[in-house]
Amino acid sequence: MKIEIIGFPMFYGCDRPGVEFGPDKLREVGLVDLFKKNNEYVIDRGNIEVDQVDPSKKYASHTSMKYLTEVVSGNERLAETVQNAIQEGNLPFVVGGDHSLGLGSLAGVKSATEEDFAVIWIDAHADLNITETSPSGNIHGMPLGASAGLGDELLTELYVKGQKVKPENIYILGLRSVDEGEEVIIKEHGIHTWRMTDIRERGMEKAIQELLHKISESGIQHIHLSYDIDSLDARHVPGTGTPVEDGLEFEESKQLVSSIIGTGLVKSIDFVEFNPITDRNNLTLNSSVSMLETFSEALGRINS
Ligand code: B3U
Ligand code: MN
Ligand code: MN
Repeated sequence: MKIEIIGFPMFYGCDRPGVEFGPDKLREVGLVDLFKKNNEYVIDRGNIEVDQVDPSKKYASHTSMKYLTEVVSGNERLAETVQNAIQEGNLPFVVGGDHSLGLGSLAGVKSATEEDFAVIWIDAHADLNITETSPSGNIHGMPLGASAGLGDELLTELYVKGQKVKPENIYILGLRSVDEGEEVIIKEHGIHTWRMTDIRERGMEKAIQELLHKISESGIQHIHLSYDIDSLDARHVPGTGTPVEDGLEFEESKQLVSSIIGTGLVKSIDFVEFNPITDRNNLTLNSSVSMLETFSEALGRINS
């Protein structure tokens, strides 16, 4: 399987400049070679075009979703690129940018995949907000909800009409900052979660066993893995929009990612929220590279 690296240089979904430099900063330190070390076929598709707008116009297209027009247009382009990659039998590896790119990724997966697929979301946050529950108006807090068909049509109808993923096929791990409205959505729609409290109580090994068991029971053959680096403990990732304490340690995160990829069912991946501008002493850069090495090695093992 060829790995297609796709950059999505956008900060409009988190409303905090800096993450748009993530893909190029990671290329600068050898992103492509890092994948080539363990995988025979790697191509860099470059960056998706993002329409530019002045921050004073962030509410120009909607009163409670910032930069709506630009987030949607960029994600439509991303969806098409992801769809094409999957249809060619390749694995799209989308590098952000903020997590609003989940909208485009999942729309692309949905268009390319006839059968139901699962989404594994590794994140400190649930990203399930709709306009009524969002405390910030930042669209990076909404992509999973919208992809499940919840909330405003302006997001749920992106690229392909309607729900992209069924709520029962959504699995979130690493949670520790969930808004009230998101808690209601998790309960109402039966979304599977492993919070940090669960992981601390029962251990990562057990969480992985439970996760893989549920996926295997579902019969799903395509997993989309969406990795937000803020799932790592705050001290490892000062350069991300919202670092949250009591998060994953490297060993846990690596074990989780390796096991998920080890199923051989992961056909598309996001890697998001690295902000080189707010980083301190390259800590987040090094954390990102260290995690990317794990992705590369795990993909190499199933690819060979
Ligand atoms: N849940 C909050 C905060 C947040 C979501 N994603 C990140 N932060 N990185 C919101 O604004 O929706
Ligand atoms: Mn996120
Ligand atoms: Mn997050």
